[in-house]
Amino acid sequence: LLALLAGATATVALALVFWRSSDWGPEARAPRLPALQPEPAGAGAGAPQAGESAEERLQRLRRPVYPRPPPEPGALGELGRAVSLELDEAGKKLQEDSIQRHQINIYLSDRISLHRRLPERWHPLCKEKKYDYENLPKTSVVIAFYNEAWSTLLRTVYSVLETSPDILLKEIILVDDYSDREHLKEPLENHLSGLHKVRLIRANKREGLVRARLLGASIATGEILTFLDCHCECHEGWLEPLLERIHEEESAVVCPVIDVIDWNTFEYLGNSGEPQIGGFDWRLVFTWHVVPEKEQQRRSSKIDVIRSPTMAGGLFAVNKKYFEYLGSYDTGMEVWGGENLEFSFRIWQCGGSLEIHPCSHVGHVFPKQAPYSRSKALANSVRAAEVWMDEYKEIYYHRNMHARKEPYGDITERQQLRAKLKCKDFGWFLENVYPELHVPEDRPGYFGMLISRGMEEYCFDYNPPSENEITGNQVILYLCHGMGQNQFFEYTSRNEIRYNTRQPEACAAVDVGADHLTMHLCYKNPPENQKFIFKEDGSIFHVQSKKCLQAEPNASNGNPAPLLRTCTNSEYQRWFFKESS
Ligand code: UD2
Ligand code: MN
Repeated sequence: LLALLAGATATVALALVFWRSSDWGPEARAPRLPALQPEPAGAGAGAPQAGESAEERLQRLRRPVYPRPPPEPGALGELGRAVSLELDEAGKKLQEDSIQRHQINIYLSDRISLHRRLPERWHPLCKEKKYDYENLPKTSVVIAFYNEAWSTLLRTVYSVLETSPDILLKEIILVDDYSDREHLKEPLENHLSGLHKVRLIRANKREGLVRARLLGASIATGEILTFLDCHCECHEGWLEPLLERIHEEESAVVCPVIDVIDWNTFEYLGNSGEPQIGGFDWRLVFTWHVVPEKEQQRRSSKIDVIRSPTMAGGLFAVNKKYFEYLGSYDTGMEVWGGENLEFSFRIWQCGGSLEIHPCSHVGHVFPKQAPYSRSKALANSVRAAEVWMDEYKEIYYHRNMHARKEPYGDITERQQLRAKLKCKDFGWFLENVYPELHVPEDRPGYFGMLISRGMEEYCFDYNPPSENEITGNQVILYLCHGMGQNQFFEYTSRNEIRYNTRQPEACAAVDVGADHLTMHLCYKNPPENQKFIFKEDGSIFHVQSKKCLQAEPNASNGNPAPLLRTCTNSEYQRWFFKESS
């Protein structure tokens, strides 16, 4: 860990540390605070009782750091139920203000118990699992926060304390990433100092989540590091599966299933069905997708770990020594974004494995929208691409105009790390870890904006129905914006017009009897209605209908669109690709 420490403390200064626990040795910069409250009654694994039955023993070993207090009568949001408050105008205003400020309905969160129970949302077999508590490695839970609201932050802390077996939890380390809100200053210190096993440290400048987490890791005493976001709620039994798996396989980095907590109702939306795994698209945006057939076959049980090409980023457990061996994090990454894909690539390419354990569930509040600026994400992603993606980084650059020009700082140290660890190349990763991801060909002259000679300011444009749905809408022509995204297409050697910035990819198709283009999912072997021949003369010939694509100025609700017409020599039937720049 010392290498990690050196890296982290060189860039990060420690402003304040306090904790309260009997078994930690003195630490140079950390004043020990007096105990403010007695030990929680009934907490801890305790000593074995004479004549204890196997069941009693298990109950004892499972005992959390703190027992959960029973709910008040009529408590809101119990068992993860959705809440909608009946409010007068003044109340509504306060609620709206809290959403404005946090992008989470904190007005509601403040009215839900910090100790609320969650519904049972894991696979029924998970409940049957028995753990060898005394031999599992212990963990430090590291939670970095920046300007988080009181109730979401504290609910995270209590949730960890009230679900984690005392015998497995070394400590919770909260890292304040230079927040500027009053409630996170003295009031937070006062509150936490009464809690067993909770430590708070503060960065003395804004470090961003990567260095903030490393700062926490640098003082962690547990054998395992478990990272959480600061607006989580842990499901019963969330910790044991993570620790057990790492105990069994030291180079496994293990994520819980991330259940959604609704930002507006605080409903806990987990389910016991098959979790999804992580991927990415060629803009380097993280995506979720179903477990591929091959991985299903590899697993012998529904509650076996699931290999995942990437992680969402916030929630995972890793052996501390292995984390250090792998090069912890890229400390050149600022604020937010990119570190999750970077770490995922690195884990796989350097010999580890990234897995999701179906028995470990943790809820996470996904905010309405980003609550703080995330403009550094681009440079972070570029660092990841430059260090890990080899020639495949070009596919990314083609789909993100700004990426190629983004200054990304010095990556020498990360490249040296890659060489030192003799990590595999990105082609290996794509072929072996993420074969489901289609790799664009990007042949020169056949990708980018697709433009007709007759209307050169207009580009092929496709707006998918929603974030999660890609198929069904019509392809139109829209003023070229040069930003890629909805105006990025690729013509492939298999005669498809692919919309392949996002995952899953879509292919232009002509429905029976129609004269316009609709986006459908692509196939391994393109069907006839998805085949187009892009000819030397610039015409695009649709094989099935034997017609040509023509730019029609008034085709779709006043928008121009490409439509199928009898082939002619018209400029409106001559097309060319242009790379955005
Ligand atoms: C997701 C991850 C998040 C992180 C991010 C990519 C999940 C559930 N969440 O976005 O952990 O990997 O993708 O970077 O997988 N924070 C700081 N300092 C900062 C910014 C953030 O300490 O400058 C803290 C923040 O308070 C939170 C954590 O880092 O505890 C992650 O930030 P987020 O919750 O805003 O990210 P999220 O969930 O949108
Ligand atoms: Mn988060």
